[in-house]
Amino acid sequence: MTTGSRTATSFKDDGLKDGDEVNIHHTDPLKVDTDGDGLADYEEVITHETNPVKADTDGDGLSDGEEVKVHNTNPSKSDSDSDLWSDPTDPAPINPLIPNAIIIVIAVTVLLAAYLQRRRKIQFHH
Ligand SMILES: [Ca+2]
Ligand SMILES: [Ca+2]
Ligand SMILES: [Ca+2]
Ligand SMILES: [Ca+2]
Repeated sequence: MTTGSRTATSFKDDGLKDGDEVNIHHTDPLKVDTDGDGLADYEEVITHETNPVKADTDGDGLSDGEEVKVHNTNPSKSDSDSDLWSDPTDPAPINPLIPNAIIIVIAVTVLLAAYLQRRRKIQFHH
């Protein structure tokens, strides 16, 4: 069992009542961050409404703390911008146009290039 200096005082200042932590949230009253995902129990329960005993609430592979503090994504949704790319695979997880719009532009460009090349060949043979 680890006994750090943080755990000694945390039950006083994590913002949740010890009784609520045990009975309602099932978190550890001696820890500020029960699941160790980088978000304090209080932030999870009150601010973000995420699961305080699960490091990755939406199961997308990014911990709740990473989503909120690093990627700015929704910790309760595996695909924050609903563009069908899950947060860890999405190059712009809070911009629904990326990468789908880029893929469409590339696809159209390739098809157009192929079409123009074919037309040029046909003209050449005439
Ligand atoms: Ca946490
Ligand atoms: Ca997550
Ligand atoms: Ca997410
Ligand atoms: Ca996405």
